[in-house]
Amino acid sequence: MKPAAKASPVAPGGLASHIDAEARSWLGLLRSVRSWVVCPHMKPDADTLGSSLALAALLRQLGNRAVVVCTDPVVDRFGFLPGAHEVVVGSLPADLPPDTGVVTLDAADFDRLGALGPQLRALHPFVNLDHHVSNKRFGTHNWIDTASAATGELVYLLHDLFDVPVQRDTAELLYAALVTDTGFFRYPATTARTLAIASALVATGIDFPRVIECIYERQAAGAIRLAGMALAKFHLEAGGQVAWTSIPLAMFDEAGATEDDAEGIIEELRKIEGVQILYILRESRESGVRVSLRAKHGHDVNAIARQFNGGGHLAAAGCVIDAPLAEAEERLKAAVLASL
Ligand SMILES: [Mn+2]
Repeated sequence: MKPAAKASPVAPGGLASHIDAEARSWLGLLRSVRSWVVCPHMKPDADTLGSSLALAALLRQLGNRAVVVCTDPVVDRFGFLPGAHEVVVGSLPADLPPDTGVVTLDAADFDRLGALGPQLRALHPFVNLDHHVSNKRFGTHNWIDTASAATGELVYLLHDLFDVPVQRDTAELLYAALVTDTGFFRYPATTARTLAIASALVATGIDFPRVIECIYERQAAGAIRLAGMALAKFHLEAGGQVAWTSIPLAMFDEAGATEDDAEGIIEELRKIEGVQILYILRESRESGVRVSLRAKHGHDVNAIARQFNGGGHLAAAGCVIDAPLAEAEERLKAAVLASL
C-alpha cells in the first residue's frame, strides 16, 4: 500500500473547518460510541455504498466496531468496491453489542432505509449524514450538508476531523462516491472543495481509471439496447426546454434488460441543446412508476418531485407515481410545464 495522503493542500486550516459548528459539537459521538451499524439507503448506489463502507473503515481505525447493513443487496456493478462483500443484507446481525448506534448515509428520509428501518429504530444514537436538500432530519443527530456534491465528501471531512489518514481502499470508495454523484465532476453541485477532496484521493495512488471503468464500462448488452429504445422515442416540450422519455415494462423484456439497466439513460437527454429540464419515467414491477428528474441552469426539480412525495436535490430528484404509466406521464408533464 502506498502512503496515505493527508488533507487537501488547498484548504488552509484543514477541510474539517468546513464542518458546521452544530455538527462539530456532537460528531465526537462517532469516536465515543464503541459499536455502530452503518446503513446505506435501499437500492444502494455508489455514493451511499462508498460513503458507508468508508465510514465503517474509519470507525474501525478509531478502534470501534462497525458493520454495514443494507436492506437490499449490492448490485454486481458495485461488487468491485473494497468491502462490498462484507455488507450484511436484509436484517441486523444477531450478535450486536448493547449500546450499538446507527449511522445512515445519503438517505433523505427514513423510508429510504427500506424494510430495515423499523429494526434500526431500536438503536441509539441515530446519526443521519446526508447532503440532500430534501432531508427530513429523522435522526437523533443530523449533519445535513447540502453544500456537498456527494455524501462521500462528508466522510472525507470526518477523516480530517479525527486526524485519521485516508487509506487507499477508502480513497477508492470515496472517489466512486464523488464521480457518480457529480457525473464526473460535471454537475453544478461540484465545488472547489469536491475537487480538492478528489485530488487528495487521487494522491493516495488509487487506480482511478479502473474505478471509472468498473462503474461505467461493464454494462450488459441489454442495457445498451434498452437505452437505444428509450432514447429513440424521446419527446420535446415547451419549444425544446423539456426532454423526456419513458420505459414501459414490455420494453425491458424486449431489450433483454433489468430495471437497474435504466440507470443513466436520463443523462443522455442532458446533451440536447437548449434543454432545461429532463426526466424519465419507468414502469416498475415493485411499485408504481419511478421517475428521475434533472435540471440545468438553476431550475428546481426538487420542488417538482415534492409534489409527488419525492425529493432530492435542486438539479437531480426523483419520485414514485402510483398510477398507470400513461396517467403518470400526463400528471408529471403538467407539473414540469407549470414550473417553467
Ligand atoms: Mn448522494
